[in-house]
Amino acid sequence: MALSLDVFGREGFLKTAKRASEVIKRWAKAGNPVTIISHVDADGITAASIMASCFYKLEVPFKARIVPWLDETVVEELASEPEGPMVFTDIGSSYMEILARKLGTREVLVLDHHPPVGSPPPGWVEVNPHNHGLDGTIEVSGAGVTYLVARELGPEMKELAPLAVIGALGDMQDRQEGRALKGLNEIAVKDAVGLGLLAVSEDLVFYGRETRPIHKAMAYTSSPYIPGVSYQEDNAFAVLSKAGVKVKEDDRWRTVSDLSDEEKRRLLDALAEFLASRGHPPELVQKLVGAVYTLVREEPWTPLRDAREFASLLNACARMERPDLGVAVCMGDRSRGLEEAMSVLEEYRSRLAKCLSKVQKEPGVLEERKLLTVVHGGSWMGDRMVAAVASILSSGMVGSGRVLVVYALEEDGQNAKVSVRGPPGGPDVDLGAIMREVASMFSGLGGGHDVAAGARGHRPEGLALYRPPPQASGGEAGP
Ligand SMILES: [Mn+2]
Repeated sequence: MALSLDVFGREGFLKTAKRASEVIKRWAKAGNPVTIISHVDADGITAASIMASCFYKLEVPFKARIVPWLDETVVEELASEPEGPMVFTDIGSSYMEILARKLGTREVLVLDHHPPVGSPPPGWVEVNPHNHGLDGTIEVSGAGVTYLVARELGPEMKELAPLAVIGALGDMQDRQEGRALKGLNEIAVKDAVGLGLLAVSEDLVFYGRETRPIHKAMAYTSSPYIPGVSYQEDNAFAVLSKAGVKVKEDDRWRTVSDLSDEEKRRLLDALAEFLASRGHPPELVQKLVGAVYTLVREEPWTPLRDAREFASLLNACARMERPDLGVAVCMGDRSRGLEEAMSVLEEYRSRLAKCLSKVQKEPGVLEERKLLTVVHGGSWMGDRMVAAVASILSSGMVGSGRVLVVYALEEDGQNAKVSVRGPPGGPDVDLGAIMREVASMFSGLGGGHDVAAGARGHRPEGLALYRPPPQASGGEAGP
């Protein structure tokens, strides 16, 4: 490929997005069914839903597959499907070699933000911020890339902008100061605000800040995870009373948005104190202030009103292997699909709460090393919860400087799944590259971003299911 200056930066990216949209227009004219392949997380679900909504509006038949990764088996399955165009969203760039080898003769679009490995075969269009010198971990998510392609298809696609906002928040692209989406993500934010679908305000980022009693809003919040408060209403209540914040006004529950600035300050102070008393970094409270994204057309009291909470609902669907429900909700199902998704969320929350309490309470499960924090998840955690536990624990690990490693065994006991997270300010390493390399040593596949990555592969010979803590003298006696 001849490199020229115009491929760099936003303009270059948007040019490529336009090229991809032209391919889609061509497909729409031909009318052949298109297969969408997307990644199983909130960002991947929103990306697939944006693409699916486009095809729906263009009256192009489509089907969607949501996959956790692409390996020989998955790609061979795709290759065995009837000839037809394929679009990969939020996945694909890291698997270019295998995709080119198995699907090279097809018409393919790859709309992704993961660091590319290899380049696409001639005729394919890959839209990826990394190819234009833009950082795919904060500039734009998979849903955002897909939205920026969709937007070129016509102005009616702009109503899909809220999905791009939800996807970016699901991928935690709001890590910067002020918890605001920046870069290319801002295009979707502006479009959604312009259409009156989204309101952005500055506040405490607790879920349901306009609709829930404050202690509930605190306990429901999982991005960031607040150790001891997320999932624990009683502790949230205790923090509020310590802060001297009234939870009721007459008979009505007050909400976060009812609090005065003074009350908010007292609440954060009390929360910082609470965290410190339990050995957690009090700086975490800084992540609780910032941009709040409210989907103003959604019903209050549902998990869809707050865009971060919407993303959590989708993540739960993904982790519980019901991404189909997530797609249904993203595409507008507010009856059966939403009801089912909400019961999946309930079950997910209770499983996660059990895993987290085991990590925090059972000796030996969490091991602090010099540069690493290791969570020995064994088989009780199950491979589904690994990434969830990793994301949640890492969001509470501000300033530790350690890389978090969480692993568990798959149900068959033969494969292990590993998730790693680099906390901000941690060692400057590319975790995606490390996981790719390590997984290949165990006939597995790995990859991801430099700050969040994962792998699965055969369980190494001799890897203990559960490692007892080293015997320390003076430790607690017990069974
Ligand atoms: Mn993503």
